[in-house]
Amino acid sequence: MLKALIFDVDGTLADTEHAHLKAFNQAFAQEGLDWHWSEAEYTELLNISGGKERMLHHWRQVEPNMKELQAGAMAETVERLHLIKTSFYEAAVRNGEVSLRPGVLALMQEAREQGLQLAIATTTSPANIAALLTAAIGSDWRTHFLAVGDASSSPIKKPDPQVYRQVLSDMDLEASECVAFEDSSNGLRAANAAGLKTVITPNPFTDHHDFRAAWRVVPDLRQARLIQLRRWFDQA
Ligand code: XBP
Ligand code: MG
Repeated sequence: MLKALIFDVDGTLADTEHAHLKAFNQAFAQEGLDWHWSEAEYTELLNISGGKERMLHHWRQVEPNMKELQAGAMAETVERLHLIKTSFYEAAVRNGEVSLRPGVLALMQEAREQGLQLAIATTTSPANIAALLTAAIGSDWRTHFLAVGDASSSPIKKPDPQVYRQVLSDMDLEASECVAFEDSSNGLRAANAAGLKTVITPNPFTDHHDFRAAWRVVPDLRQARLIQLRRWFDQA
């Protein structure tokens, strides 16, 4: 029986990546770095899950001779940049620059009305989730979700299944009782590795990814209403 829906955040609940990209570039400029990521470059960099990991990867690419001894200093700088980036991102969300994708709220509402549980499984930072869902749902957003897995609770990022396993264990549910919603190949790999059926809603940053291992691929969640999910679930 279908008991819970587990949602990725970035790219799935909302097209957040333009706002993330802008926030990264604002942080680089504020710190006097000459880094500036274009949309094409960022699309490529999204293969690395997690903002800190993404910056570290970029740094190693532009300065391949960086000595291991400097690793501690690099991590500190990345930590600082990420705090600045997160506050720019939060401000953008508060300014209304990001809204939920079509069908997201309707699916969540009908799932709750019909007694299903909701959960979040993301690599993003807790502050980003709170900003987005406070704006979209309200200050009581956390009460809508039985479990929330994020960068703080599950530090090993997708495609590792850690965050999905954590959320399943927090809900005390089996993967076979849930459906995951993702937008990227790293997310799909993570959800699949946790044994979940995964519905993919691609977006402009991920529509070139390989989604052949998905349970279903739909343009957006208006094509994955609960009645449809239950039908697919019963066919599986
Ligand atoms: C989303 C990400 C995140 C955001 C930035 O991946 O990779 O890193 O781009 O958020 P997914 P942070 O949707 O698969 O979880 O800077 O807080 O990491
Ligand atoms: Mg995503």
